[in-house]
Amino acid sequence: MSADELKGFLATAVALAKEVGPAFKDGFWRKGQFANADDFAVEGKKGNAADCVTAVDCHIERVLFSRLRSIYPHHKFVGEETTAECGDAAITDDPTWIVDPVDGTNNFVHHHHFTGVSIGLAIDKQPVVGVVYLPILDELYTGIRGQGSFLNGQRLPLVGPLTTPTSLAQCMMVSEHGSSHDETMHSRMRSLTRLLLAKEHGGAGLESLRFAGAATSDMSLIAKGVAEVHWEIGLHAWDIAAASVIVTESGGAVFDGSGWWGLPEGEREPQPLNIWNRKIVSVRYIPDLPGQPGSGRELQIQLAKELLSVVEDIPCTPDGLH
Ligand code: LIP
Repeated sequence: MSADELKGFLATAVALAKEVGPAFKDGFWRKGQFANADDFAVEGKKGNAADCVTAVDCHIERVLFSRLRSIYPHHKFVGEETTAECGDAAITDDPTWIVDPVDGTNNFVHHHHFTGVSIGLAIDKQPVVGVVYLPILDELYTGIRGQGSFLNGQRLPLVGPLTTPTSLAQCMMVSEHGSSHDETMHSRMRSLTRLLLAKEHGGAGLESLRFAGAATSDMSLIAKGVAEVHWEIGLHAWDIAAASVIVTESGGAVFDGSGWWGLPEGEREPQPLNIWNRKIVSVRYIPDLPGQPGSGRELQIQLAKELLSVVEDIPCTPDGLH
């Protein structure tokens, strides 16, 4: 795929994200076409109130897919709501649009501003184009593999000059507890506790922890350079496909998030992210500064290792294998 073809895909995704912006805002403020509470109607998927869907999610996904299908009839499509309804995601090497119409639906229903539209394109199963649009914050993040990432046209990362964190003790981390409030919550909470506990109490001594409520918002903080590390288990390809391009193109790094806690000691390396595997670690851009103990890339790997060595691996079925 040429650089110009990828630019064309990005232009389409940006135009579509902007097109659905007004419906997103109407839904968020319950006005216009979503003024009527009955039209809005929140449902918990499979009876789980924390994993909810609204009329806005379904409307936006329908609009995005019908436009994309008419422009790219030979491409494949994976969307949060369609997949939840049909029960499976078609994962092939073909160009595949991966869409979350409202990422952070729980935030959305509570009028919490960290919520947005996520449109990613994967080719050969690798994300190459990403658009994350947070309409309430008026933030449009874009990225193309090999061509950089931007927030409202300004190159990422935004925050600078960035410091060099050499351990989790200097990191703000973003994470989510996820919407499956099942028995795996014990493992998630034990992992977070272990991360936060001071070193003298046997923990990793993480400096601070934040929950934005949506993977796209978490990852936009990493791409901006606001937060240093991000870890989540149990999310889906539509939560991270677009944002992973935006993070890596900001100079950040993404890895598989399977934890190593409790496994036999040994030399381990963070593995590349597989967006369908539902486990992620992201680390923000770290500059190469004179006198620091390693290159920016080496320090990103070091932080990912430190994190993975104290979190547990929580089993979840990869996307496409339901
Ligand atoms: C959400 C993700 C979040 C995760 C939630 C849910 P949704 O997406 O952004 O990271 O913790 O369980 O998957 O369902 O709001 O689009």
